[in-house]
Amino acid sequence: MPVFRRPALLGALAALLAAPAMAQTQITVQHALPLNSHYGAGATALKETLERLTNNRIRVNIQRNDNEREMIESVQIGTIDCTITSTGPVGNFVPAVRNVDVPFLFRDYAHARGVLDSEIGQGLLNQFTPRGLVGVIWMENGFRHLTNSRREVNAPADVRGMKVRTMENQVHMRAFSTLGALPTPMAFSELVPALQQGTVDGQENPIPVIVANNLNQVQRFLTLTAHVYSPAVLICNPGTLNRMSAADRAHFMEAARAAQRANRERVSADEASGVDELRRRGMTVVTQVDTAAFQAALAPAFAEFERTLDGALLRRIRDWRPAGG
Ligand code: EAX
Repeated sequence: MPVFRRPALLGALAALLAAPAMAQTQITVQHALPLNSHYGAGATALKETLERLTNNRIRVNIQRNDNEREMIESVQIGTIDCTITSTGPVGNFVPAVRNVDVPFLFRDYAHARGVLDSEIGQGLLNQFTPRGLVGVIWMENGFRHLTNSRREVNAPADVRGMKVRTMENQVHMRAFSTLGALPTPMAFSELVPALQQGTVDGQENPIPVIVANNLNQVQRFLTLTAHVYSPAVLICNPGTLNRMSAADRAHFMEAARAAQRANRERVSADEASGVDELRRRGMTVVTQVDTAAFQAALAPAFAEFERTLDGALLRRIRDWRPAGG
């Protein structure tokens, strides 16, 4: 009897043809910036790596949403799977994260990346879990600088009376009010209209964000204050990860590490070229900033942060040195 006429084999063949294609999962990752940005670079690396490692069993759908608080809420209730967001609004969901939003806390990128990749950073990621979120991995937004449409800012006194848009972040708002500015918190989605209408005079953001969003079109002056390092973080809904097999969760973590690498590489590249690009686009750039004067002017805020945040953690972060460093 020809092979294809054997009942057992025919039965197996029929079952195979009737079996559903390998179940495919799609996860949605939202972030606030154009695809051609440091967040887009991270999201793309996550997508490409995870789809490759799972042979497209898991597909990643990247979407833009420039309201970070809204995205975190959506991840918390499960209407989206993950977001790459700055820590701007995160402290409203995970209060411990406010500690890494303190101005002049991080010395430079190596310090920030080293701390966040250490047990200190992992300890903060663990604080997401009781809040119904998974802090997967630290990403990066960058050191924030001040822009405005009114005047060159060379010293803290130049900020006095300036309406400055801040993120919905109590630490940043306290810092700017201590400088005598008028902090105006709003989601990133509202920023450009507010600058165009003169609702606010200025804003502060890392070079990559200023470049990617052409903020030079609505801001004339840039001062390289580097007043605060802005971490970002990949946050996911617990169910999204729990539904994965252990093997796929391992693939997801490998993809998250690839996302972190691509994101940080793009920040470094944008930092290297972005200031000249913004000058080329017509911005007046103040590069010589009296950082000590800004730090002195913020002394009352620092004293408050020692009391209201985790003073011991802040000291651990300041004292952190690379192994053998
Ligand atoms: O995360 O809101 C902000 O200024 C953030 O830096 C921006 O959305 C990128």
